[in-house]
Amino acid sequence: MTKKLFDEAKKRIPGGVNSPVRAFKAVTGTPLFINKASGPYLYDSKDKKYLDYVGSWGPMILGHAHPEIVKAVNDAAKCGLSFGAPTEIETQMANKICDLMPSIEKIRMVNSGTEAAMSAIRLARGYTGRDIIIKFEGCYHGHTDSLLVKAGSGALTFGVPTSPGVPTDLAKYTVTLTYNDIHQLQDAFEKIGNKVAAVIIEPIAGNMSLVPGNQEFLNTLRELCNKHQSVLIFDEVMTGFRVALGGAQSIFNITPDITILGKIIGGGMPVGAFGGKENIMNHIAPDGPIYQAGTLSGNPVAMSAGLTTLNLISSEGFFNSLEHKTKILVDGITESAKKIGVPLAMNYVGGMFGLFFTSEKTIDSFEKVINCNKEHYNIFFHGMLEEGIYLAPSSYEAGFVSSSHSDDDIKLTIDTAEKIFKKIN
Ligand code: KE4
Repeated sequence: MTKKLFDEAKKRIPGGVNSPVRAFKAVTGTPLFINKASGPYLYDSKDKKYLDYVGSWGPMILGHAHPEIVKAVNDAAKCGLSFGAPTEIETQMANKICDLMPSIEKIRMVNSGTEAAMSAIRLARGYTGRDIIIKFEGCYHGHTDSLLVKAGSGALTFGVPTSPGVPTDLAKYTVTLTYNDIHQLQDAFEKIGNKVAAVIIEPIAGNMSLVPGNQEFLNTLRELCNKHQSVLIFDEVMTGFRVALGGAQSIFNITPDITILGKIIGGGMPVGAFGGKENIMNHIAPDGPIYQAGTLSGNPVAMSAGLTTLNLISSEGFFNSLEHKTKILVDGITESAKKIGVPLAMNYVGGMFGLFFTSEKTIDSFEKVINCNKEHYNIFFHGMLEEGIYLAPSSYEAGFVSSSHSDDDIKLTIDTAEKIFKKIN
């Protein structure tokens, strides 16, 4: 039945999906078609129940169909879906995010993380009058042209597009460096620092599965941006309100110039945002000359989902409880792998985790991630899926725990993992 649905979808939708990772290409097989979800559970087209650790790639930190979020959306929708005019809830949302992330003094809502990254890059280029952007291999910031670029032959040579359709003349303004490599970063700034408009980084990377930034590396990055007057952009689309209430920046105690957000701030609805220092944000139209706009930006229905989500996760002890749950899961799976003799390493921060089939003990670089055993991951993914546990259909994606995952759900996951590890060994 699922294959029939997928074949039908492929007739009108490229690859049968509206976002590539959903197609299961990395793990092979046919993707599930989901009919509904509640709490930590997904129900597919055959009404089979799955324990969900994808959580729509991060937004569902409170679990699916949270009654207060559904009510907020229903109540908002009854007043109209979109006006294309200012609404009070947009101000409430801006105030809430600025309160939770003090580095953000002003913020503009958009409709996706990609749009937030695209806008932040334009803002940094317009504000500095420079063109070069530095990014890091293994980080993903959405699909805007300037960021679909990998390192050229040498780290400081012109960037090379990672996708057809990205002009080589544009890619050359993007320099891609090695994540957590302090010396290469220092060398790059020594050579081109006065031409760098911005550096964009996931302070805790979630797109090479989970690889935390190194504190000294991030401190050095902040210092170099100060010295060369480059804009430091933290991509917290995934980590914002996921790893801690104040995001990764609160864990590292580093103040970026601009932060981009998404996922959780929409509570499952299409929302992104970019915000930061007032003296930079004031360059955005209509206050300033740097153009940025969006028909549905700050949509009141989406704001009602996002604001309700942020209010609920702001409750006392929410993140302590979430991280404790994640720790139990990670320690349990790690112990099971050790017991069965499967080489496995895991990272976790707050409500997100990474799973690596490798004998490496510390996973702190993109190189270590790409050298992991993908075949083992695929066996594990499909084995867990057959047992009703839904992990990310790619070894380069992180996993997400929600507050709705019960202790029994966590224990079931650990026990099932042990069963599946036996298939690998
Ligand atoms: P969106 O445009 O997909 O809302 O956000 C782009 C983005 C930006 N920055 C980070 C750190 C991100 O993780 C993302 C998107 N994350 C992927 C999963 N790794 C979304 C899943 C998908 O592409 O379908």
